[in-house]
Amino acid sequence: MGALEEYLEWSNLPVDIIRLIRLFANETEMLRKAFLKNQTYCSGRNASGEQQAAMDTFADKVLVDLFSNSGLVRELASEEQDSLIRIPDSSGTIALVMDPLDGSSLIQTNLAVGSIIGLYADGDVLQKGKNLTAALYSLYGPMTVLVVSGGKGVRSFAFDPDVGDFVVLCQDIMIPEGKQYGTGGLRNEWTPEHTSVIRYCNDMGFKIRYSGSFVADFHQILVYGGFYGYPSLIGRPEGKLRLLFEANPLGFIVDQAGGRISDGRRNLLLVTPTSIHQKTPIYVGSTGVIEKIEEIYAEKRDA
Ligand code: AFP
Repeated sequence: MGALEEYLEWSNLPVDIIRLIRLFANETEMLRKAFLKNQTYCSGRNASGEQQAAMDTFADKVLVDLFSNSGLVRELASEEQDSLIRIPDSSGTIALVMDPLDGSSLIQTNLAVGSIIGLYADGDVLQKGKNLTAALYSLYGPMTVLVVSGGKGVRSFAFDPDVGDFVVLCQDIMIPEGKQYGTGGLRNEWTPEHTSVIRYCNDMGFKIRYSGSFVADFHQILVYGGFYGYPSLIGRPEGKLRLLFEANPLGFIVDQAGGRISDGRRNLLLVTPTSIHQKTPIYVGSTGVIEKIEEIYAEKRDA
């Protein structure tokens, strides 16, 4: 039995969630190969007004078809779809949220990008991140990496082309207290709170690491510690990242790895979404540094 199968068996996850994780894992090598023929950007824009890459629409079509034809998913929300997809004749109860391809502006530069998926065993997609049953992401870098949490820690796998299956990369990821950070947003749009956060990082000797692919930057923080931030900006208080598709699944994973996700004031996993494309400011990373960021925000508010 392969390492991913062993993990899924050990996880105690509901059988339909296991089936969906398996279905997605089986698609990753095909998605990876598709980058070669999908290097262009389209004239179309997604629901957040961002330019779509050919690979965005390709990955979206593949995964929407895969999940909606699985017979396991009742409701599906994708970052690349304007509206919620309901599958009333499905025999399953799962609500699935996904960013089929995160970091698409990096496709032409061959930097790492990936797919993010969150799975709720039942109910709808507008649930708190803490209610997720499982979350996972793939990362297409020098290796195809799969990071999975079913609520019992976090395990990472790498695809071994010689074996044709995933092997364990890290058995039980715990995020360390590191000193790396990456921040989105133009400097002249930073709020006083965010400016103070960055000043703190500079004073403490943090190193900058930011690629423009949330899933890749997140993975780096998960391994080395520190934080990734896309904050509230002047003129854009909601920031840029999406609560359902990006913040919640990766927030669930970091929480399982002993880290935290916050908007600077509160734990994002406790926020009930009101719309599928809702955006939120994000700070995600090591517990100590996220607590410090919340402290800085509270000091500024009380000043
Ligand atoms: P998509 O590729 O899914 O549209 O996501 C891109 C993204 O939301 C996130 O992955 C990046 O961290 C962020 O945007 C980069 O934004 P900037 O280009 O403003 O730095």
